[in-house]
Amino acid sequence: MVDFRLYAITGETFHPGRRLVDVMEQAIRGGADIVQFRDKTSGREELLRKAAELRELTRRYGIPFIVNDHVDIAMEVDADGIHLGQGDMPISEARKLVGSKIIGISTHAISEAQLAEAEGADYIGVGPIYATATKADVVDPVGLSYIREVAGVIKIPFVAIGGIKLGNVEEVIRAGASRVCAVSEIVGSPDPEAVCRAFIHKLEGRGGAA
Ligand code: TZP
Ligand code: MG
Repeated sequence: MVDFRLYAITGETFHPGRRLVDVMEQAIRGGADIVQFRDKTSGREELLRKAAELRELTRRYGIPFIVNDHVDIAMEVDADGIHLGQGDMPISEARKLVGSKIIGISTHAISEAQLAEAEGADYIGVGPIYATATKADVVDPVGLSYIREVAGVIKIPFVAIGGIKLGNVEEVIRAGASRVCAVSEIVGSPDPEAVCRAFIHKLEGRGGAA
């Protein structure tokens, strides 16, 4: 079973002038313990090159590496898993392609979460909790109540995502999330390592009064 606490997703537009692998290595050094390569703009060759670099990095640190959208790229670089959206291929189809690799899927409502669990997802994304500008086609924020709902009924690991910052993560944790995911707060920071360390601190319940 896959498990993790702090899920870091790539977002190169947030760190112009800094190398993708350097930024993600800093995140890992700070405590990010799973990495997803999410890239909506590069062509196949670029995707493959970046994915291969991130595969090498995550293998060096012994943490799971997930590829968003591109099952073929995930297979080619021997990623640990893939992440699907609701509009992507069904889990049953993905399972045939990736075998025992990790399959994660984004969910925005409890019906989607229950279906994902029944269909054999290894983990689900739960969000967007707050408004976010990171994802263009994102649905309206689902709010903290969705975390409470999922925490009550879903058995597989779930990770809260969408607009999560150091300034609001404590209420996300209090709502029942023990795993969180962030893009802009981590990779947009000049010090991703320090941000991740602070996230971990709060996830461990050592954040003090919010
Ligand atoms: N899926 C749901 S919200 C989101 C994704 C990929 C973007 C989260 O980015 P940020 O910058 O942490 O709000
Ligand atoms: Mg997708």
